[in-house]
Amino acid sequence: TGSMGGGCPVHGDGGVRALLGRTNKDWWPDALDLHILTQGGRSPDPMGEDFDYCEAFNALDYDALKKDLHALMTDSQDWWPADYGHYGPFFIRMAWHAAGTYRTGDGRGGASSGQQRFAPLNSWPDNGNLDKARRLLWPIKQKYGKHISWADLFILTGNVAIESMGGPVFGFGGGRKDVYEPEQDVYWGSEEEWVDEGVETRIIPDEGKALENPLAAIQMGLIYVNPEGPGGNPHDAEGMARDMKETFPRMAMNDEETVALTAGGHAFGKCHGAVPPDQLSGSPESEALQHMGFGWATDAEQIEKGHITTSGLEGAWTPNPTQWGGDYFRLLFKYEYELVESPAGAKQWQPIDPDPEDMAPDARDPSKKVPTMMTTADMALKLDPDYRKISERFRDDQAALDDAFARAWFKLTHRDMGPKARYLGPDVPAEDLIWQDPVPAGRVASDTAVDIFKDKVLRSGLSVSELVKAAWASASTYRKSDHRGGANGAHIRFDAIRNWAVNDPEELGAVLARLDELRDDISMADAIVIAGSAAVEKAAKDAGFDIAVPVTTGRGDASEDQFDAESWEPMEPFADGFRNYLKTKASVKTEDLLIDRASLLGLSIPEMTVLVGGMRALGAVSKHAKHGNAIGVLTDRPGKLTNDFFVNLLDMGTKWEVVDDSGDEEFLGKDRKSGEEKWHATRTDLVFGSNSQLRAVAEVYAENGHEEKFVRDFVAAWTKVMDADRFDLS
Ligand code: HEB
Repeated sequence: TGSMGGGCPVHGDGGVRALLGRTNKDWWPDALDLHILTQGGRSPDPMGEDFDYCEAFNALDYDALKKDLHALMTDSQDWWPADYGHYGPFFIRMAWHAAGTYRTGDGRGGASSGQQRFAPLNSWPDNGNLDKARRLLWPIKQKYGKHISWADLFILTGNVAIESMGGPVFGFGGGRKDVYEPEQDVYWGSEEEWVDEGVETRIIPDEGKALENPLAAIQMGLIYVNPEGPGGNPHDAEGMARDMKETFPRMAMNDEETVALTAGGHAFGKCHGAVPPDQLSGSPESEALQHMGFGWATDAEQIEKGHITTSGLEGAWTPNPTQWGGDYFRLLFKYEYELVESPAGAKQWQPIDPDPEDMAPDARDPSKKVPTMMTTADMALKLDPDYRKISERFRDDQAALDDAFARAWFKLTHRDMGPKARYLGPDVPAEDLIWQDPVPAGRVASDTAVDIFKDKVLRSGLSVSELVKAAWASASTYRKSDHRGGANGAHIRFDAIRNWAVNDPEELGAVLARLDELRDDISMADAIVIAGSAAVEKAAKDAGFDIAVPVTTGRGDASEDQFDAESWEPMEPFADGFRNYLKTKASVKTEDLLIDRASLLGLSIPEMTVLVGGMRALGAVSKHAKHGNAIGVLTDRPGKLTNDFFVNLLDMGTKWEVVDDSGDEEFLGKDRKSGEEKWHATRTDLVFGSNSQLRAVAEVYAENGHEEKFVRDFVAAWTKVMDADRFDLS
């Protein structure tokens, strides 16, 4: 396991890739460049900083909106008529594809910011024709305005769609705030072609090719697997199941959830492959202006007749494509299936000699009957022995499928929202779910209790470095991508987390044990943060600055049975530049991993810079086997909150050279005249001198007169990280 956020253990033959792989600019070099208007920190968000989406959502007429959505389901529009007179299946696919980009490796992707509106996702081949689904929703979005975000609307519409066709729904939490620009921090892969242009599949065991972390899709431009089989080969059932078992867990789904979701989803709707794909125009992002953001165009007459191609496969899975029920499994097991080709040339499976009542209605003319179908991915639910067991159970127990589908759908669509405290609205389920990382409410500690504890900590013999490292280890597990991790809950004290190599487990274990002895009735989660802050205050004072490091108590301690150890596994960092830690050289440059981590923590360039410089000065670096505790600590008075790191890094009296055999990861700083060895550093240190933009910021912190600014900025950035997960506060 592992992740990009946490590093990229998978690396090719020494090849170094760009952090973000292939970007919108690479795919669409001619696209309008709005970038220059967001320079200098100018926000593209028209709602402005004061806009409070929670408040707006809470004032939404939720029932009226749901009623409108129900009506929309059967309000067929001539420009994109509803199959079977019902848009429900189409909207379920829209919601599933919005949520399905989520990956556990770095917590990125997912439904929470409405990214399906923007490139590249709006133009991914797998998202074909979902531009129409979003446009069908526009009148409703327009009507409810600021009270419902696109991101929430996608998911709520999926829920209403399921409900309106008799399917089971577990609940809905609102609170996904829209953004107004494409997310630029997501690595979607390095390939230069899309799946429909023949890009290679990402898992080829014979060639030793594995799916690179944190990617969760099998080919560029797909949400998960190729419906036609691995690399388009319909005969490789084993490989199909392998691909599903590799990709779905990266969406946090186990086998049972995978089966329930796929079968439950395909109880509804149909595939579209009625015309050869070469009759379609380009994707939304590349299409001519007058198409107004639509892609994959065919002419109106074809659309009217239902001659539509999306995936290229053609047909429905069941005889009742707008009705929830057990027909999917019934048909899957009742019939033998033979390989056929759709009119668009895609390979799919068709029941042999179906009974007339097991035929599907034509999407435009219910009096006409057409054969049902299965994709190669669907066939895996019968052919793979693990999946088959689950499928047979669901076939025989509809109530079990209802429950499993409803829960898996809820998880799929809410996985990236973080703690339940972030959910809004009347349909939030009361039940706590383990994947929400539930944390019991904490208690606010009195100022006196905090002061007494701080005093005990500072007299305990624990060092500034140890205390700062412990607090950082706890709080820096946070990632803004899926709002998981953070200091709340004190998950750091569970072996599975404490023992991450980045944490120097032995040292951390001793610190936590000591804090536990000293904390009285302060929660462990609060104690860890208070102790770190006390250490920072002391370090500032020792550097000559009397400054308070604010702590907001009230964190709770999660219990062992509220802790989903397995789901935390991908959160282990393989690199943490703030602690100067690198487990294994990755497929991106080590300094890229610092940027990635800073991005997951929601830090700005100055915040990242001041934190790195400060933590080095405090000696809060991970233990390096070779160099004791000193690597990157460019000061001879560690433990004091000084700007020495920047002063010494930028000192022209030092000449840096690469350490042999370090793989370009370690550097030695020598006195330019005497040749005397002065400092050891990593790429993550030197990048603040070598990169012109980071150097410019490092210079500010090294300048005379900025010693106090350095301390104040450090404390502000530190506090931001400590409180990053305090959704219980607002
Ligand atoms: Fe699905 C559709 C595939 C999963 C839901 N899908 C579909 C299609 C395909 C697929 C190919 C067609 C498209 C067109 O239009 O053409 N899927 C698939 C795969 C997978 C899946 C491969 C993995 C295994 N799904 C899924 C899930 C869900 C779904 C999980 C949910 C839950 N889908 C769906 C729906 C539909 C589809 C609802 C229909 C749509 C319409 O009708 O429009």
